[in-house]
Amino acid sequence: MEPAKYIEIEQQLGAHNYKPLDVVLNRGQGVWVWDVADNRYLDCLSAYSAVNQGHCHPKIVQAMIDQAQRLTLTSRAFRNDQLALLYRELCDLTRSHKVLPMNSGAEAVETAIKTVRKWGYQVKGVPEGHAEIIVCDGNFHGRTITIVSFSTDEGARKGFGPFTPGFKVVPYGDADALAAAMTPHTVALLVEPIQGEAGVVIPPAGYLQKARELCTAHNVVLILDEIQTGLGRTGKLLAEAHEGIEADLTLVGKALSGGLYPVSAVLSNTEVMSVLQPGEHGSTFGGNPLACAVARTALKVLVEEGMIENAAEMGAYFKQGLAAIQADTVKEVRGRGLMLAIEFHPEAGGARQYCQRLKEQGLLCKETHENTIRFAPPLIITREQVDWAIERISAVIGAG
Ligand code: IF1
Repeated sequence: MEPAKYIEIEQQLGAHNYKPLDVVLNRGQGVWVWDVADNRYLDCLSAYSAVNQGHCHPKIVQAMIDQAQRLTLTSRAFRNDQLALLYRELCDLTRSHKVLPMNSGAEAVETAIKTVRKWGYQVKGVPEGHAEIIVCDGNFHGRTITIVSFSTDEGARKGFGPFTPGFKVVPYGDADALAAAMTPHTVALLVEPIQGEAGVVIPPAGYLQKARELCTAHNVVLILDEIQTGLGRTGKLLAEAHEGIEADLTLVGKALSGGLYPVSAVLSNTEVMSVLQPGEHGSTFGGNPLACAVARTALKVLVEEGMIENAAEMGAYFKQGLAAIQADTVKEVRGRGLMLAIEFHPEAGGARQYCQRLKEQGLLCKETHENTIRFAPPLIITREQVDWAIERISAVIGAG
């Protein structure tokens, strides 16, 4: 079938909740993907950092096949022989005490919100119904009603009310504003170590440390959303390590499965998670053996194949290459590890035109908001592949 035909059918029969680039992919391997006309592209989005391990990693694929042939779903009404092993491996790797497995990132966020509210009432002594959670301006944590309730992006919220109460928004990166927002009813701070959707926004040095101190001082649970920043993306297993802090609850998803399957988890460092009792939370698919087997292998290859170190090294190299591009249209190059971005001046006419042209050059990336392009290739990218990418980016952006 012609590419245009797929697009036409999608337009006709699908909800229009996305505006994808017009490229119809049907195959992927490592950092590369191919379209239905067999054109090859370097993937610089990695499915929003879900395929950190590269497309169709052979060991993860094999683990999935093996498990799919044995047992896929038991529900949590019964136990399975993969869950305990995932728990142990995740806890060892992240030095966590407890795990609660879910599927999507948004579900992990919802799980954390329920957990800290209950903790607030039961342990902290907040009067029932009065728990407050502090979040940051420019946040992105998912798309459920509760999560968009505290979004500051009009497009994410408009038309979806009434909204869930109990959230207070503070400016991102402003420790004084955070301190001022805390009250005896504050149960948690929910924050991204680096804001992804906002355009790869890195908070001022020391901000997360200050946030950690404030949370400890006020008996507030620090929830770090590492769904995008986690699992090697920024050159460390978790982005919190750049600041030398530890969250009380850490949210992971996306690359937890290497992109084969939706798997997310809430990792707990404290007794917070102990407030959840049987029947109070769960999910049909959460913690299923197929998800666990895939996640176990996704974590294993991430570590064993040196992907985290490679992200640090290639990230620095890629960033250097981006920074060396001479173009009046570029306002800033920023990022950490392989979570990189170029922001253009508003007069440049928007970032999407460059994504279109890069696609024609064989490189896939995506704009975020009007003026920023994110570059986030799989963590297995080589020096030669970075050179290849920079050559094309330079040709397209330098020419603009
Ligand atoms: C889409 C962005 C990336 C996330 C953080 C939770 C979730 C996400 C920090 C929810 C999801 C997504 C979803 C994707 C676009 C994407 C995104 F541009 F919106 F910001 F990655 F950069 N916390 N991020 O980044 O996870 O429920 O989707 O599994 O199409 O909406 P989910």
